[in-house]
Amino acid sequence: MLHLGIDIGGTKVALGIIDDDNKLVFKSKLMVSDIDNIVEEIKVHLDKSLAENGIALCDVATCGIGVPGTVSDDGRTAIKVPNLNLENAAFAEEFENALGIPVCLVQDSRAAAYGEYRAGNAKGAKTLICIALGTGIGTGVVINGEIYNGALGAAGELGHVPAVENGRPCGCGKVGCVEKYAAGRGLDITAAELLGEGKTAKDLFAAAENGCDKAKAEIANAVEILGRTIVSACNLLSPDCVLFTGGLVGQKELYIKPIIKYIEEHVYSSGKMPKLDIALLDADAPLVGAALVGADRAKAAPNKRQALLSASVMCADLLNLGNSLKEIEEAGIQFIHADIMDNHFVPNLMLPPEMYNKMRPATKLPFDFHIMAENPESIIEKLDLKEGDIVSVHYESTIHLQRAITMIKEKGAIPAVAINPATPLESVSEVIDQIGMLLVMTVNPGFAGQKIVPNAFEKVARARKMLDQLGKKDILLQVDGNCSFENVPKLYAAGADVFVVGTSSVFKKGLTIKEGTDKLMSLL
Ligand code: S6P
Ligand code: MG
Repeated sequence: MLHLGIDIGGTKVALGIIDDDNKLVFKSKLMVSDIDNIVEEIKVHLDKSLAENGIALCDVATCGIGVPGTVSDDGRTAIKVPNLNLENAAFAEEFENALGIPVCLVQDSRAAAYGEYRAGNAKGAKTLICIALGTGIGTGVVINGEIYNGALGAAGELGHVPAVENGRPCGCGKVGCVEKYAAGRGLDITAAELLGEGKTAKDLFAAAENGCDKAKAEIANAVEILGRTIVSACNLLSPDCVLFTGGLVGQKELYIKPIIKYIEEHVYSSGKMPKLDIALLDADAPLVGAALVGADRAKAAPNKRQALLSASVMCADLLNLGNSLKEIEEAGIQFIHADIMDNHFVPNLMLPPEMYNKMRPATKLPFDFHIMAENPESIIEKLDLKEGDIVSVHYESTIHLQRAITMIKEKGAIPAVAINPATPLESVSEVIDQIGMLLVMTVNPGFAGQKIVPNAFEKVARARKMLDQLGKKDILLQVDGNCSFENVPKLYAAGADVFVVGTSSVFKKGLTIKEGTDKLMSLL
């Protein structure tokens, strides 16, 4: 399974894909030309990059986005991101609509910390403080595997600790903040004051290297300001790892090493010292961390939907059907999927109602009928239905869909509507209040053993969104066709609940029904 990470800077965006070993499969960068069109521009760039790297979007299960600003705890809302003109924006949802996969937002410095914690230089640590020294100071804290946001959401704002009374004005509205002295922009100001207009932090370090005592003293002052702040954070949290990342890490001898020395000399010690070092993932940390946050969030999503399986009888061993039905039940599968084809609506002929009626005594499981036939009403009449059964009628198969739904209800079963890959989701809108399941076909109906259609994942995501927006969380969302070990987790992530399992998984050659079922469920 692959996971997308996006790191949004001002106008620069880095994106990358990580695999199950948290390794970057590829990364790429883009410059955003119109910030108000950022979602679309990222989508276009992503499609291009995926194609260049031979990856299909449907192979990417989740997305995490690092943003330079405040994000709600649930990762859905960009509360305040000045660079992107965002205030209380449902930014995760915008991306979900564009990408068709679950998206989670995370503040970029917290994403970087999480990247280092899981896949970088803090692997194995319990508590990490990761300090990004760039233009300003961004701090991410990870405690026992969880990013720490703080009850008010502003944990880690070390750059805005007051350092100098009546000092330099800061973008946060206060004066004398640490980052105005000890990060890139602050050191630029110091350089300009000391060495003349236009001079930058780089010149300040160069001057110190060339023996300028005043430059050395200014750097020592910045080291002390930052060192003192980090010692306070260490004394509060007692981390076992403190890492430095960001542009200033390049000044290892003149800046990072002295800061580390200051911390070692001043931190309260219980006998053990934290690991003090430079981050490993460097500029990739925010996007790796964001991808990991996206993946973890999707896994631990609250209200995790229960995945239900419906075993397709037409894929079972028809010469040994009684045993197969027993095995299906014993494997823990929830429904028997009963396909009915008429060789008119679909170019194939498959089991008649009477045969399914005769199978009923062989299993206690409810039947999930899938009628792929013209005049489905005449088939409904012939079905021996029980409470708990579901009957799907194709939207395309009858001009009297509502009548068919009523017939199913009157026979005590749950009515459902199936739609072909080319049929718009909106087709079901007039009957949505009357159905218990929506079946989105992920192949063109008629045959087992087909390949999933290209728009399947994105369409399922739209179907989930449509049902959620209508408040129809109780309507099951079924998918039928090529529900393989590879596709089911992605279809589940996109929002499907019920999976019709056939030759691609539970009836796969070489596996027993139980083995196929266990393998599938272990992937969800
Ligand atoms: C086919 C039918 C399906 C198949 C099922 C086969 O149109 O509606 O229910 O039985 O899709 O699964 P697989 O894994 O062979 O694609
Ligand atoms: Mg079917």
